[in-house]
Amino acid sequence: MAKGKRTALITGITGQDGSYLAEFLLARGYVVYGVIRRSSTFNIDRIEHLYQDPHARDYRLRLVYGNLTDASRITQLLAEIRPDEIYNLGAQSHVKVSFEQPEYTGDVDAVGVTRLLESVRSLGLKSRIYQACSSEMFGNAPAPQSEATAMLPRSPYAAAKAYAFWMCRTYREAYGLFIANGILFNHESPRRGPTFVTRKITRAVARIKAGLQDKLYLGNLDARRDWGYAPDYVEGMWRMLQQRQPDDFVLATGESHSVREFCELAFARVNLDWRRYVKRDKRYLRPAEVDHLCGDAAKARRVLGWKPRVTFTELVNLMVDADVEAVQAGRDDFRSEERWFK
Ligand code: NAP
Ligand code: G4F
Repeated sequence: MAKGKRTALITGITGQDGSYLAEFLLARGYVVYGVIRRSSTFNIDRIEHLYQDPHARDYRLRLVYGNLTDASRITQLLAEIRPDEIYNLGAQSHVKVSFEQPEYTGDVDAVGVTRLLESVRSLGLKSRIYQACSSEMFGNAPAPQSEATAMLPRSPYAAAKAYAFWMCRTYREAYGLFIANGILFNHESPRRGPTFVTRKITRAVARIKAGLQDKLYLGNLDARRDWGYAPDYVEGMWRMLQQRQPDDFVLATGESHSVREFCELAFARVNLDWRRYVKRDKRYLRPAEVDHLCGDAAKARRVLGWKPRVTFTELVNLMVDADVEAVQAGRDDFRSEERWFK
């Protein structure tokens, strides 16, 4: 462990949020331990640009193998690293996939959190913990949703996140652990996984504009989401762990838009009319849908001094621009998940 420097451990560092959070913490002088899963392909595209030579004097980004399904490894890592802050972002994070893999989603997203909490408790660590909860937990509770809104999960993913939320509350109250539940509404970026709807749309826009694709197949165009920009949200996670007392916070923009509106703006960015290209396909419908998420982040604004900086239109434009640039530069990687699973 490095002396004098704050130490953070991130599960899910290879994901969208983990990569931005690692950047954020490294810029603030933290030593960052990133937990990665062993796989036959080395899956670190989102953090490759942060690589540091292990022999360098200021070597502060350290990757370690681990998995939220593996309690003994989690305990071993925490015993060795004894981090000041733990950001638990690791998850099977796709709602539709959670209907196909409900048991696995529960193992990672729900019981995985219990494994982490039990390790911290049994080792007697003072680490501050951020738990990545989700607006999906609110299900169809009427918008706007805040920390006071009832949870009505409508997917195995949402149910698992709600279990995690309550376990974190339980460990906070029963054992006095410093645990903050972040109830984050959808946040996106050019690093968003390609099968989430925003990135699926912006990648298709870029490819259609370049003549590489002719149609985009989507499910429910009427669903409304509160879409923000991921780098704004990782700062909110950090702020939650800098408070005197642990608490639960909603992070959101307070504005919601439909999938249809996202399409309209994204295609308009490259002067195309979305109606010519977007087709409906039932395979992208979910067994149960969450119709309208729109967050009330007044508490985060008041207590954390947090507010989102990027507007909806700016978000759509920056995502389209990034995908257009990637296609033009030949960096459009269409052998990905999206091609096989769409
Ligand atoms: P993401 O891009 O899907 O990243 C998920 C991360 O979790 C990846 O690094 C993944 O590793 C890792 N992971 C998956 N299974 C794991 C396991 N068994 N053990 C350890 N790590 C595992 O998700 P994200 O968008 O960055 O979201 C981060 C967290 O916030 C997730 O918990 C998500 O559920 C939650 N959340 C996200 C949003 C949003 O709008 N983005 C909103 C609310 C809550 P691999 O790279 O190896 O797959
Ligand atoms: O982009 P999505 O898959 O995100 P969803 O389900 O809202 O979940 C994301 O946000 C949650 C926070 O609320 C996170 F907790 C979760 O980890 C994840 O990051 O779908 C958004 C909406 C849905 O209503 C979906 O039915 O878009 C609709 N949609 C319409 N056509 C589609 C598609 N979604 C996907 N993924 N693919 C489609 O073709």
